[in-house]
Amino acid sequence: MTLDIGVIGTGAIGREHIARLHGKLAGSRIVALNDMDRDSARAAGAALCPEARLHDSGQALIADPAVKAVVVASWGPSHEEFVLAAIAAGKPVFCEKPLATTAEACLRIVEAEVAAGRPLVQVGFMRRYDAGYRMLKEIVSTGRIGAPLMLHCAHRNPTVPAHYTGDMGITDTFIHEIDVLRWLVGNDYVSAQVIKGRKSRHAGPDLEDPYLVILKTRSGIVIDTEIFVNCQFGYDIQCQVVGEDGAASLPEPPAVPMRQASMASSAIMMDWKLRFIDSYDVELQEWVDATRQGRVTGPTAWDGYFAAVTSDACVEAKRTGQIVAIDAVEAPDFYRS
Ligand code: NAD
Ligand code: ISE
Repeated sequence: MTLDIGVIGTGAIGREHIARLHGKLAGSRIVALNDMDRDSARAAGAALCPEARLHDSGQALIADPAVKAVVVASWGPSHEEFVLAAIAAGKPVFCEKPLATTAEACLRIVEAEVAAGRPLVQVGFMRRYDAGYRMLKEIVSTGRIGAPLMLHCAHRNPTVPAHYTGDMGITDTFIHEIDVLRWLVGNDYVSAQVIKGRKSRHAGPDLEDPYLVILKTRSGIVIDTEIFVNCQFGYDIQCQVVGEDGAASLPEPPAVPMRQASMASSAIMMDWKLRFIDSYDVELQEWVDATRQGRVTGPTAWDGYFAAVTSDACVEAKRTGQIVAIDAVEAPDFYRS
């Protein structure tokens, strides 16, 4: 049976997901849309799913009996309200990252899902579905490079929009590494430290850019990540795992090596939408398939909570210059299977 989905938030990623879920992927269709910018929802509907009903609020969309599952792709601060409403309505919900903007809010979602007694929430940490990260995880988890000791990573954006300010380098950007690296090494974090670089002249007045985040895991793995969101030259994601017996790196996306005008070169992508485009397809197809069977197989509300606890510690470490402990509550049995 086709999964009938309502989407809240018809901006950049919302439209990408609507296009996937209404036409590209198997077993789903979009039946309802909402955006606080009604013109955006109307335009997305007209272009991508003309038969979808437009709702005046996210809450009305969730309450619509025709909507069997919900995708939340609005701004982070609105996620908690919509995910809690979907859980209260007993409807499966795929929420774009972050699950919510604070650890306390994520914990409220965890508690609501546990109280509901069945898995309903998946978080949009799509890098777990990327072929390159999956190959790297296979090498790490089969022990081919020995036990992982250190990771050297970079998350670089060419530029960011004007509304990207404050701690978004952590809460909006580094949050991807927080989730995927914990999944990659299968180990929770215990501490965070942030070392600020010299500020780039391309960074806006309300943004510190670049900086280095250093996470330590329970087993002692040290992970350094450069966050640089005005690097100018490309959307550049790097990850090298150094193990006891070797090192393994995230593969670069395919690009034709060129030799021309006394230069040897290969193109670097500029757009995050393209860098992980295949992983979004895999992520949402697996979500649709699992949801139709009443299961959640991807990143859970607990993963969203743990990412938020880590993100909060990184923000404090950035503000204070101190090494900050990452203290999560005990994981409920609900998430252990
Ligand atoms: P965007 O600004 O392009 O779109 C967000 C849309 O949500 C806007 O149209 C806005 O009007 C709408 N909106 C905001 N609050 C709302 C509310 N309360 N009710 C209804 N609509 C509301 O932003 P975006 O880049 O599409 O990001 C949206 C979410 O997706 C963010 O949480 C972001 O972190 C996440 N995201 C994830 C990835 C990824 O790679 N997984 C990439 C980009 C964005
Ligand atoms: C954006 O929201 C994303 O999720 C991108 O993957 C990330 O690179 C970018 O910095 C974020 O703003």
